[in-house]
Amino acid sequence: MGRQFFVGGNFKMNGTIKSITDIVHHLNSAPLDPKTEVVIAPPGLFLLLVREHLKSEIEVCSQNVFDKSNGAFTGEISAEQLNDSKIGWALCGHSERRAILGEQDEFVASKTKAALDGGLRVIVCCGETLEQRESDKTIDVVTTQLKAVAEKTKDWSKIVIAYEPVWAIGTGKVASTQQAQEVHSAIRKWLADNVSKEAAEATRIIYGGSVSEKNCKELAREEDIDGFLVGGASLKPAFVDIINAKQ
Ligand code: G2H
Repeated sequence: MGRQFFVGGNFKMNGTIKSITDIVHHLNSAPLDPKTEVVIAPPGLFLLLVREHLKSEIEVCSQNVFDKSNGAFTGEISAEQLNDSKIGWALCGHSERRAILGEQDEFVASKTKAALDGGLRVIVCCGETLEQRESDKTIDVVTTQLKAVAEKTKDWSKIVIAYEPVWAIGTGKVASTQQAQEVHSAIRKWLADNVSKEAAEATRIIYGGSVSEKNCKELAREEDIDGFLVGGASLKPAFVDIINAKQ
């Protein structure tokens, strides 16, 4: 069976009650490809608001999760709390958290495991910087990031991998379809060699980094690109065109 196309919207630290409610209403009434799985990640403050008003076919995702289930961890949210609030997904390892908040591979992997153990599904992000790409380290960097996760969890059935080259994030510089396909195919091979053939066949590998309504159709035609993680464009009405990229 083919992999279901997956589109995530990562709002990052953007939006107000009004603007996010408008996006929710737009998504509720827009014609969305029923074959695409759609998940949106508003800022933590708005998770419950979004879950309350968004139609049930669309899942809600936390932009972060902690690696403990409860306790004295000021400012953090656990997988159990998210699950209890009907928030079914968490993002782990986004490059902004790696770069700005210093999250290391080991911590990302630990959060991923905690999220899975707490009943969530996880979008695990990986990707190289421009310097790493230029020194030919892309595949090494990405597989090292994923290896940390593989060391903590054998079950990849609730994981979606987002390949997001750091140099393409929010810059308007999208990776070429060939650059993206090349890395996606290398990730799939890595899964086959290091996790299992089944995981390689079934795991969605989505692309993120300046995806727009203009470039999504071409990217979506590539064999190993199973969808997108969309930042800036997920705040705009054109997000619907990206959800419908396969049509
Ligand atoms: C990459 C992406 C969403 P943008 O971070 O995760 O953001 O589409 O704005 O480059």
